[in-house]
Amino acid sequence: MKRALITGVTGQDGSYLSELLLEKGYKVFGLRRRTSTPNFENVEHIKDQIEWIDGDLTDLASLIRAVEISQPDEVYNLAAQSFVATSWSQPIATAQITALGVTNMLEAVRLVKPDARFYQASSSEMFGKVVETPQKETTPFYPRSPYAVAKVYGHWITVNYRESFGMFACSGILFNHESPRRGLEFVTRKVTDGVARIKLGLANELRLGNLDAKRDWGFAGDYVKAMWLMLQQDEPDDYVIATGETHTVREFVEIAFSYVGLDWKDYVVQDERFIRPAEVDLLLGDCTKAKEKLGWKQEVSFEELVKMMVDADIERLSKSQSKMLYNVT
Ligand code: NAP
Ligand code: G4F
Repeated sequence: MKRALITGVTGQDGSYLSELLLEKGYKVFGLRRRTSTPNFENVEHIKDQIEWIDGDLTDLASLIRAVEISQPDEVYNLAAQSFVATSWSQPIATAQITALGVTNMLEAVRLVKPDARFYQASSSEMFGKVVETPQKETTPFYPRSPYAVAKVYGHWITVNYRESFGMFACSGILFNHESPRRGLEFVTRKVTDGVARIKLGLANELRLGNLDAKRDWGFAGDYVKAMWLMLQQDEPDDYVIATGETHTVREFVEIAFSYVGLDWKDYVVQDERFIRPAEVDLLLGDCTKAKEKLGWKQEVSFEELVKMMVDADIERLSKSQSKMLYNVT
């Protein structure tokens, strides 16, 4: 039985990756930071199958302990302060978790279990103000936020540990990937949650920022398969994972509203508060290398993704509405 240690296991990707590894027969260890109110929403259904270890990416001692306990064959470092907008209001915490946290995790592995295979969750945000389109593994980085700067550090320290210590360390440069488990502050989920609220009569407007930004959006469930594939290769390497299609935020909004028979123009209000100090205008990935070497391919299309997320939010909010009615009557 293979053993995997996952950081960020309560997040969107951590939950899908845990499911995948459990299906493959892995023993899954999840690093979880202490919170005053436990948040197992994404992993509630598999909570009892995961071995939980307390720890924090900013605390090296806790990571050493986690590697000692789990003795992993594979380590997936998914934990991060992952919301770009927050990285301007909390730049230092972002650097400590999203940048230095990677070195902490790499050091823990190097000291305790140096033969473990290591996956680092790098990001298309590193391409930022893009210098070529589409973006691939060789495209230079031009980060546009404290988050992206931190991810560039995390990327290069992973490459450096591979080259310095011969560790099997891979960096997955993943373009935006979404799902019904996406955090509510990210634009896709904010839109599908907003559409569901409006459709159910719980809200009458949706306030958004820049509708012109373009992203290469895929389904998170497809993307975690690529993470696993990277660690099954003969040699460690870095890979771009993307759909090769780009869409504006406006297109996402249009599809989500029209799917429930509404015209987005009647409800969407542009709000300066959601405009960023520096924007990433366009992301479009070229994942030829992943297709050829990993045999990875996307399964869920852009339209299917939007509809899946709208359906899930309508179902979730309808259930909580009927629960409230039940409690009142
Ligand atoms: P997410 O839903 O925001 O999950 C982040 C996870 O990190 C959560 O489990 C969170 O725990 C944990 N975490 C945060 N700070 C921590 C700390 N100090 N110590 C330990 N754990 C901590 O993110 P995601 O969308 O699943 O993304 C997973 C990774 O891929 C992240 O590194 C992200 O930056 C990167 N990435 C994501 C995308 C994307 O489109 N989703 C694209 C490229 C790269 P709590 O539950 O306690 O908050
Ligand atoms: O959904 P977003 O917040 O995601 P963003 O900034 O692209 O970052 C996500 O993807 C990265 C991969 O490229 C990850 F590394 C990162 O961790 C995260 O998962 O914003 C997408 C776009 C931006 O251009 C933003 O300005 O949507 C635009 N937008 C317009 N109105 C909005 C809003 N974004 C948010 N969050 N909220 C709005 O109201």
